[in-house]
Amino acid sequence: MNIRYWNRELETIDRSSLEKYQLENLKETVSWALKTPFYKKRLGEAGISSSDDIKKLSDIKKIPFTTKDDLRSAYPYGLLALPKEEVVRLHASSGTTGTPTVIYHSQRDLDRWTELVSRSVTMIGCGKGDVFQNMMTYGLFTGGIGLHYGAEKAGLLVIPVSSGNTKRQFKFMKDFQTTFVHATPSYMLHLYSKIEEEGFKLSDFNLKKSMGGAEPHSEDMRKKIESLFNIDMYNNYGLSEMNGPCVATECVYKDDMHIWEDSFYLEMINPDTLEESGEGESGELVISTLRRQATPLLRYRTRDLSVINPQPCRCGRTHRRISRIKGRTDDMLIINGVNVFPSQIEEIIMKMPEIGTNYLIAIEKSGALDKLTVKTEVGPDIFSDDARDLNALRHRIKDNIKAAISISPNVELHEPGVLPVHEGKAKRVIDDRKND
Ligand code: DLL
Repeated sequence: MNIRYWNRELETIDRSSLEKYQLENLKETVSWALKTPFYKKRLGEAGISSSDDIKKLSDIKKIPFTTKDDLRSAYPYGLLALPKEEVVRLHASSGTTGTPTVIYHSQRDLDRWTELVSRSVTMIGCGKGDVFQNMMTYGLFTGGIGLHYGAEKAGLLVIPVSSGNTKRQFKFMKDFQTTFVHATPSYMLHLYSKIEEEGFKLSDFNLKKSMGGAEPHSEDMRKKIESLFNIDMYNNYGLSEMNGPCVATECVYKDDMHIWEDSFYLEMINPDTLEESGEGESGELVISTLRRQATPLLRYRTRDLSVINPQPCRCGRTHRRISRIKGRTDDMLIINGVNVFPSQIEEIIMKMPEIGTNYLIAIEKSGALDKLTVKTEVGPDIFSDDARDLNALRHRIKDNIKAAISISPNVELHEPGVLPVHEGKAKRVIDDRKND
């Protein structure tokens, strides 16, 4: 099949042609993988010595899963499928804790990633005439540079401002009349809380849209950001192992995220049994690269929990959708024996209009038991209210959380600016039990 650079037809291709295309690319990926020391051994052990061992898509199940630990064990060159001189960039995890993971890209790999990003920003209605302020960190992290080239290719005017320095963000938003931003949801909330303090007003800006990802966030957090800024916000999922941003993005209908299935082969498993999850069931996303040559990854266990939505989308794209990420298998907290995802707590507090733009979940040991404390910032006006009102709010938060997760938390209300600020990914959970 002859697929041109950013072939629009590929977005609405019928499923059976898409599957044929996936099979061709899976076979090619297996032959690239066999060039790496890691997969030569791993696939060899599974009886796969050539791409001819993959005859149909379901043959992918013969391939063992790949994990983050595998990536670490292959550091630095064990997963490189091309001669070093054909590789033009690498992205790596920060390496501050333990061995980093590294993903290499050839120029062709970067062009293909650029294509996916172009498709994603175009899908949400951005293009020529848009002024795009990219507030994600540039560097080893893929959020900044990852969006950059694709947005340029789609014709946007890109301001590569990176994260942090809120005053400068506001100045540029005002002076260049930025229409579109890319930022973590927590940074958007932080920005909002600083507008007045930095001497600006919402009416100084011309913001219309934002793309948000890199961290879990609830539908209620999206709604809050949309109503605070009066914009449309689109969820964008990705991970550095699969390039970075724009693995899956919402279209204008904001009803789950289209995963670009020409580039990523999607499976869903039960993380406990490793069996395939049924349609509509929640499970862990397992993704294989289909078009990346320098670092092919097969059946990568993302640890991210979601649900596949196979229903046709009103936008006409045939690439299936995945639901908002509920959390990671390694995020789940067990508090006094009860399984809790931080997202369940976030959902409750973001629904309450009195609560401000920042929160934190703290867990510690209290004797034999675990103690959960939810700390939230509330608007300054609430603090000037009667202490009885504050107490009533505290109780309401406590009751709502208890009703959702069956655990009664302590609730602390703080004035704005007290809790730690997040310029990149937010760290919302402090679990001190491990230090006891
Ligand atoms: O966070 C890539 C990215 C950058 C995605 C910018 C979107 C926007 P990593 O640092 O490798 O890569 O972290 C990947 O972040 O496995 C998820 O657990 C989480 N994550 C990413 N996007 C979302 C999202 C980038 N939209 C890890 N919703 C993933 C929830 C997300 N979690």
